[in-house]
Order: sequence, then structure tokens, then C-alpha cells
Amino acid sequence: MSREQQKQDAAAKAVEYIPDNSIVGLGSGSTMYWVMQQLGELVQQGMHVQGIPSSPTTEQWAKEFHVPLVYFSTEITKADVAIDGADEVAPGFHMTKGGGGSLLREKIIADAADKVIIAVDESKIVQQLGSFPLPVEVTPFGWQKTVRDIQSLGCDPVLRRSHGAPFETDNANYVIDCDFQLIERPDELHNQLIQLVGVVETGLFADQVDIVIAGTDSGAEMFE
Ligand code: ABF
Repeated sequence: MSREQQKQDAAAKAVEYIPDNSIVGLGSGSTMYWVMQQLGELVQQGMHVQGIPSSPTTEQWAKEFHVPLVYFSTEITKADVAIDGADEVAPGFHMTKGGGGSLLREKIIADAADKVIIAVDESKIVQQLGSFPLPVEVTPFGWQKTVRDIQSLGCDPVLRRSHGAPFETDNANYVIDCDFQLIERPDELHNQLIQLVGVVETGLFADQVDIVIAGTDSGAEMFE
């Protein structure tokens, strides 16, 4: 079975958790394309949902599939459920996210949601985090100093670039991709990184996640 089919299966299972008349946090990444497509079908069948998009691409897909959108406001501060992808998922629901650069918005949405569902293809399931360089969002001001501080935690940090210029997040920040090789204590590492002045957010997620759905060759497997 192809990786795309696995993503599609995981997405199909994930949308089953969306209640009618709900506000849904919408993550980013290619698995979310399938989530949006399937959510669009449910909306066409009469389901009432409003999605909070975590990136312009997700917003565009929502429009393409006619999924109504809503945005954080003084009245809208919570979502009933959020669905998102991930780059690596390890035991204990420790995961690395942010390969697409939307980690901060994804984490804000996850934090606002009563239930967070992560949908991935089987290749994302790992025994330990670290093969995928950890994305860390930092302020552009003084990023060179922040990189040095991050490096002192024992990684090889690289400023993410796009077309030769620093990659800019939707929050006008930069991303440092940090190669730690192996992340043995993700919670501890997150706490160390987030305390550094200039670090806005890390791509390490754990506490926020309730359910992981992995697409496999024998169908979608669920972990709670
Ligand atoms: C987002 O999309 C990110 O946090 C993660 O980097 C990526 C996963 O992408 P895909 O669904 O394309 O595997 O969820």
C-alpha cells in the first residue's frame, strides 16, 4: 500500500472523531489534505463544522473543499477537536512536528482543543525521536546568538532557508532545524529550549495529544 493511501486511511479514521456542530482545529501538512477532502464530503452531507486553519495552505484546502472557516477571536478561544499530522511519533505520544514550519500555530491550536488527534502514515512511527531534525521557531532578531545557545544543548543547528533567504514562518519568525541524532528525554529538552531567550516554540509535542492514528498496510491503527 502506498504512503499516500496510508495517510488517506489515517485521515478517514481521524475525521470520525469530529462531532457535529463543532469547531475543529486544522493542522498542516500533506495528511491534512486528505482530512480536508473527507471533511468537505461530510460537510456536503450536512455536517456542521467550522475549522480553524493553522496555515495558509490548510486554509486554501478548506476553501477548495467548502469547509467553513472560523478564526480565533475574543469569542472563539477553544476547539472541540483538532486534527494534525506529525514528522515523528515515539512511545508516550512524544512527537516531533514542524517540518512544514507551522509548529507554533499547530501548538496553539492543539492547546486550544479538547481532544487532539494525530494522523500519520506508518513511516512516522519511531522508537525514539531524533532522526528528523527538531524544528525550533526563533525570533529573527539575534537568531545567530540563539543558534549558539541552542548548539550548547548538544545539537547541530541549521537555519532553515527557502530560495536562498531565511525561511519565514507565518508569524514572521525563523526556524532552526536542530539535529540531536537522538532525543532521549523530549520533555526535558523542550523545557531547556523554551527557556532560551529568543526561542518562541519547539516542535516537541506530547501532553497535547490524545489519540494517534497510523495508516498501515493492514488499515488504520489507533493508539490512545
Ligand atoms: C504538520 O505537517 C507538521 O507538524 C509536520 O511537520 C507535517 C507532517 O506532514 P505530512 O502530513 O505531510 O507527513 O503536521
